[in-house]
Amino acid sequence: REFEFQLREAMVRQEFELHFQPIVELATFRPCAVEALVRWRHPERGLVPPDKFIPVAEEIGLIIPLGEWILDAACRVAAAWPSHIRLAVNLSAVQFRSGNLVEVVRGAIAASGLTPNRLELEITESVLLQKDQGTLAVLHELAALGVHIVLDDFGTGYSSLSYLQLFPFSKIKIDRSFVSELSSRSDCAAIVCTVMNLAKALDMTTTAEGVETWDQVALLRAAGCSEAQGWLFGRPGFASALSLDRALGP
Ligand code: G
Ligand code: G
Ligand code: MN
Ligand code: NA
Repeated sequence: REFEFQLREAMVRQEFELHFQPIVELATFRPCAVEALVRWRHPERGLVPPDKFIPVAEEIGLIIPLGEWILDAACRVAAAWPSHIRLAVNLSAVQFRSGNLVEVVRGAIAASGLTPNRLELEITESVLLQKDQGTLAVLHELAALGVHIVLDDFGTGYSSLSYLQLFPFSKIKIDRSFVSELSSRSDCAAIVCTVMNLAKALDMTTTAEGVETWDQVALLRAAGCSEAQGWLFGRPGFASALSLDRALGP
């Protein structure tokens, strides 16, 4: 396919770029982390979002070199941030089957000089669907490096509670589909509160995704959510546009 060819070429031509979105601590509204989000700067189509090309990159195996580049580039950028700011990087399930993910993460940390406990690796339930010993072993090896493992998009997909038992996650990110209707639907509020309580009981912190209003912030704080990410606090943008040294509160 033409698209696949262009995607392979994009890797050679270095057409991928990283955008960054701040995550704030809900107690203080101070930035505490930043998520790296990849985009493809296509010569004709403009900026292509990841949901348009990551699935194809996974299919053709390009996610392996691309994922390695993302980790490396993101860690280098983050090494220059204030040392209390963590970096969150998304991992694909395909990277877990590559055989050398632990080496790639170790290499990115070493090359950038980033302290391992400043790195959060976000995985989705699709990684854990491969409920084999290999995946679990890799997760434990990654945790042994000192990085944090975060369960992303929680509440979508299969959301088996056994995933929370399978591995000691540092943090749960609750999907923005629950956050977006937090103010208008009592069932979403109930789900969010339940997830927050569950996380607290399991000694995990929580990030709410897709936060767009102060109404949502008030409800999330009341529910005991630790951190928030969304357009209210900053859209994904260039690293140079991040303001990490002041509270982003009202
Ligand atoms: O940036 P945006 O919110 O459009 O990202 C959409 C989805 O693409 C997110 O759910 C995220 O998981 C995924 N994504 C973004 N950046 C990366 C990346 O660097 N690697 C992987 N594997 N997925 C990413
Ligand atoms: O799939 P994932 O959960 O990683 O989703 C990340 C995507 O959500 C990114 O494409 C990002 O641009 C988008 N996003 C980030 N913050 C917000 C927000 O506050 N509202 C909405 N609608 N989308 C957001
Ligand atoms: Mn994510
Ligand atoms: Na997410």
